[in-house]
Amino acid sequence: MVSPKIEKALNKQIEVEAKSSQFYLAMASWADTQGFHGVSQFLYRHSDEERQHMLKLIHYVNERGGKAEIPALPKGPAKFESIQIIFKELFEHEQRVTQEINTVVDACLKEKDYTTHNFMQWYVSEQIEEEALARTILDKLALIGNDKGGLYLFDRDLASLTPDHS
Ligand code: OFO
Repeated sequence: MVSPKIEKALNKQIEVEAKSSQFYLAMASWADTQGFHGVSQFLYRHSDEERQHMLKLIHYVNERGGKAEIPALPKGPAKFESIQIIFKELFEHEQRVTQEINTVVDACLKEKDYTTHNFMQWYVSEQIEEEALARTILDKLALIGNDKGGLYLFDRDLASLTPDHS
């Protein structure tokens, strides 16, 4: 059974994952309309993955005797300045998500809920991978700079790059 405090913390995390999915979906759709099909495929997959993270939490809360809350979501941004800005925002977003996960882990320790603490370790590992991947992509973009040919190849590479480690 999850305590009310842990139930609240997990429900907040459900919202965080849902917002991540929504945010990346907006990025994917924008990239799609700009001709960056590889980038958009990558981001659509990333958005799906965040939805899976949300679902995993929903199932866990309900299985542990709590009640998962399905959050309302804000409208996604209609446009982004550039591919570089997208990945900068994605990286910053993931860093904030890591902080949120640490807050949940911290609450588990305070409540002595070692079962949920154990469950959350999957998210802790996932964040390490996601931050590392975003950092690698940003490094690549920094190397490419304004080179159009480089950006073309980058877009092609991203079509086969998968964010899914689950
Ligand atoms: Fe759910 O891992 Fe990114 O945000």
